[in-house]
Amino acid sequence: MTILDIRDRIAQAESVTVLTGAGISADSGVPTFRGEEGLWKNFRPEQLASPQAFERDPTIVWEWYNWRRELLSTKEPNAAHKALAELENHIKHFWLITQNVDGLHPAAGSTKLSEIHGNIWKVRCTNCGNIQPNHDVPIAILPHCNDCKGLLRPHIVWFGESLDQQDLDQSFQALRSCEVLLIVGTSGVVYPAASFAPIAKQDGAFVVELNLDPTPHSDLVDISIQGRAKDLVPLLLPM
Ligand code: BJW
Ligand code: ZN
Repeated sequence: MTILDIRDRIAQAESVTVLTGAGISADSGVPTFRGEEGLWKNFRPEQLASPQAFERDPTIVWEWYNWRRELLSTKEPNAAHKALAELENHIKHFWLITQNVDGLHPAAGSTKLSEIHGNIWKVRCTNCGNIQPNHDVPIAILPHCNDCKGLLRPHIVWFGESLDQQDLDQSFQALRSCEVLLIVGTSGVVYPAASFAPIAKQDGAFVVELNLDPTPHSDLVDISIQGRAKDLVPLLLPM
């Protein structure tokens, strides 16, 4: 089966769900997490991306997020983000689940999506829970809530934290009901997203993986194609 056969399969489907990870934004110059050039090569996840780290030293955590916000402010959606934004117009029941917090999917025009790990361009009050968009680069350290003066944190799901229940419900519904699940650029090791491919497969979806390298899911999916997201995803748009 070739990528063009997959395109035909998608064109005929009434329901398509897509799961993306850092690999789709790698083609926009955004660093991934794992691998040779990944963020976790230089930073220990538990020292920066955990509620304990923020409690211990919110300034260091905010400095890391400021560095990433600065980097991301120079990046733009690539051909893969744009193709997925276009694809949602062609499929009756379409849902995009992204683990990415970079905001490049909405920037490309995607509207039917769950950002299950949050969004780096939003802040949340640790006191009143209020969520606000915030595009300051850099953000003033330490930022405080306009309403209650509580400390603001990035609106991101850190290790050990639960995902938003509405995002989870929406995602599971989309995974259980789709004819095709397309997985793009994720290493497939972080839960609960790591369980999405087996769930969709069990419920009868045709599962396609597009990734630069093989992943723990490559043997489970119906077809795994190796290559860059920006080259492969646009080929899936209906003619
Ligand atoms: C290309 C490419 C190109 C490159 N084209 N491809 C069950 C079992 C075991 C552990 C757990 C479990 N349930 C929960 C856990 C704990 C934990 C977890 O999963 N840990 C694992 C590491 C084992 N999960 C959680 O804590 C989650 N919470 C939760 O489940 O709550 C309930 C609960 C809690 C505790 C115990 C039990 C239950 C929350 C997870 C939140 C993850 N957050 C992060 C960081 C946010 C910080 C930030 O960004 O500011 O989100 S982790 C990091 O990994 C980030 C990503 O979204 C996520 C996934 O990474 P992704 O996208 O796959 O990137 P990479 O870098 O790993 O892979 C890139 C891929 O692209 C590679 O495959 C490349 O080949 C490919 N690629 N260039 C195509 N051009
Ligand atoms: Zn507040």
